[in-house]
Amino acid sequence: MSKSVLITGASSGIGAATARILAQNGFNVMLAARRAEKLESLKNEIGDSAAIAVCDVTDPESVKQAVQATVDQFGSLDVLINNAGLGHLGPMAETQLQEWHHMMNVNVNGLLSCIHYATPHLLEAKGNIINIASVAGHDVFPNAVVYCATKHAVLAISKGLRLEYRGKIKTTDISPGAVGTEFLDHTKHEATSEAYKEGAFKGVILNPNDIAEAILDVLTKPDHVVISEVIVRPNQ
Ligand code: NJP
Repeated sequence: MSKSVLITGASSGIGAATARILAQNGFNVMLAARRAEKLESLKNEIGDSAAIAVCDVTDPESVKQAVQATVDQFGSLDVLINNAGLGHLGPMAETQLQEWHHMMNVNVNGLLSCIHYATPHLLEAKGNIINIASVAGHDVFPNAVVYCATKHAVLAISKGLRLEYRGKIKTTDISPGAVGTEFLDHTKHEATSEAYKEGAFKGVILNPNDIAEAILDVLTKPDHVVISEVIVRPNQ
């Protein structure tokens, strides 16, 4: 039977690319995000192996419904991909408290809600959790301090999951470097946005498919193998 995957943040970027590649490789995919029209169009492109759950990860009830919708639609939940996330980049002195809280709410609290509601199903399936972290979880960069804090938290949560669910749920962090997506659209601080494009986006930049392929690789390992951490960087 095909495995079923709940992908948060599936309306664009890494999440959408992952949905396409997993569906092409025999997985059923539940596409979760807030922008219904984008999810609809991706579902139409993928076909019967996709379904949609309009979901705001900051609302636990909405996450609970997305998890249940996956089980109702496909009969199981085998894989949770915690991909929904964003960065409001800029110096601490020039970014807003509301933006810091928003990043924490989506990148950390949203991920925790997904883990909370998905875990009983993942235990039953002996499934996988894939957390999309970042190179910003492995280091701290100026003008991205709170974003880095959220991704450090993601890595800590993953480490804890590996300890507590060892042999029961496989947990993997995927930490990308710069990827060409809508990620920078949330950054209002122009100097930071420009510097990011100049620096990170100048030479080689990753394509969302590069991350999706790393995810497929993790999910197609034999039962006795778990890939716990992956860092994917542009080769520059
Ligand atoms: O960015 P983007 P990426 N509830 O903006 C969704 C990490 N990362 O693909 O709700 C539910 O195209 C949003 O959907 P919508 C990054 O931190 C990236 O690059 O419809 N979903 C959209 O589908 C993040 O964890 C880079 O607006 C919510 C998706 O999140 C992951 O990669 C580098 C939501 C974001 O797609 C995917 O981001 C790196 C909510 N409340 C790590 N809020 C990079 N691109 O350079 C947002 O190290 N979403």
